[in-house]
Amino acid sequence: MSRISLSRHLITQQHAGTISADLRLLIEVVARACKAISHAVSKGALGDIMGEAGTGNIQGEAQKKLDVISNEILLEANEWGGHLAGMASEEMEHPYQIPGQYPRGAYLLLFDPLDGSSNIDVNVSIGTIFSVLRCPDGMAGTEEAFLQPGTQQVAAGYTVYGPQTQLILTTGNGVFGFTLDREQGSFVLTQENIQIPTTTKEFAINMSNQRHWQAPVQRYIGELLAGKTGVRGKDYNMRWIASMVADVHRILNRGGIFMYPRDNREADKPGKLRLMYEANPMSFIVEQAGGAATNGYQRILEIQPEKLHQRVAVFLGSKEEVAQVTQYHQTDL
Ligand code: P6P
Repeated sequence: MSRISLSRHLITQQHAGTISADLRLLIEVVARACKAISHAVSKGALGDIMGEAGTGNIQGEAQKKLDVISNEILLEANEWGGHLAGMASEEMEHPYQIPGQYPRGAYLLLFDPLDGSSNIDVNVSIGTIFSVLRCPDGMAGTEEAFLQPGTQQVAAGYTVYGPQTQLILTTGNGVFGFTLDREQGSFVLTQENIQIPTTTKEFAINMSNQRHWQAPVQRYIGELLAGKTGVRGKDYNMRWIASMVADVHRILNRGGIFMYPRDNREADKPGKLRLMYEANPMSFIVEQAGGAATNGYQRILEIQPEKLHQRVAVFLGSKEEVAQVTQYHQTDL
C-alpha cells in the first residue's frame, strides 16, 4: 500500500465532501499537538515531565506534570487558527475562551489531554482523547454550547502513546488508524475501516471494585468468570491496563468489552469516567467500528449532558457482550 499521510487522507475526505476545510485544519492541528505530546512523553525521566505538578484539577485529582504540559500544548496549538469557538478540557473547570486577538471559528474542541496519567511514572501506555462539536450560533464562549449529546459529534479520536504512537480517527465515515513515522514526523495511514469483532472472549474491568457493583454487573461478570462451566459456555480472559485509551485500542483491534460501572458507594456519581471527553468520543469511535456503547440503560451517545464534567457508567466494545450486560440492566431492576 503506498504511504498515505494523515494530511492526504483528510484532503481526500474534504474533496469527497465529508469534512470541511476548517475541520481538516482542526484535526491536523490536534494531530500536530499529539506529536508534541508524544515527544514529551517519550523523554520520561530525561525530561522534566515525571511526577506531580503540585496542583489539582476540577476532578479533585492531583495533576501530573504531563497532564498540565499536555493541556497547554493543546491550548496553544489550537487557540490562534480561527477554527474554534472554544475548548473544554478535563484539566480545566470552565471552557477556554479564544483570546480576543485571534479569530473564532465554528467548532468546539473537547479533550482529555493525557488519559491514564497514573501510568506515566511506570512507563505504561497513556493517551490523548478528543471530541469535536459544532458551536451553536451565537453561543461561542458559553459552557452551554458544549452540552450536546454525543450524536452531535462531527469528529472524535485518540492518540495512544505506546510502543508506537498511533492516532485513531473517525469523522463519521468509518474508523482509520495512523502510525507516527518519527523519522518523517508524520502520521501514516496504517488501518482503514477498523471493525470490532461482534463476539469476544476478553473483558476489561477493575475487579477490585467488585463488592461495589450493582446486581446486573455482578450477574454478568459472574457468568464470564464461570467460563465453560457456566451459561456462557466459553472461557474468558481478562485485561485491565487502567488507561482507557490503551484498553479501547486493544478492543478496537481484537474485540472485547470495556466496563467502568457505577459504584454503589457513590449514589450521586453514575460512574468514574467523564461523558463529554472520554465516553462520548470513545463511543462514537466504537459505534463507527461496528461496536456498541451504553451506560447500561441507553446509548451513551444519546445522553443529554447537563454538566461539562459529568460522569457516566461505561460498557463498550463487542456488540454481543454489550447487549448482554445492557439487557441485564433492563431485567434485573
Ligand atoms: P482505575 C484513568 O485514570 C481513567 O480515567 C481511565 O483512563 C481508566 O480506564 C480508568 O480511569 C482507570 O480507573 O479505577 O482502574 O484506576
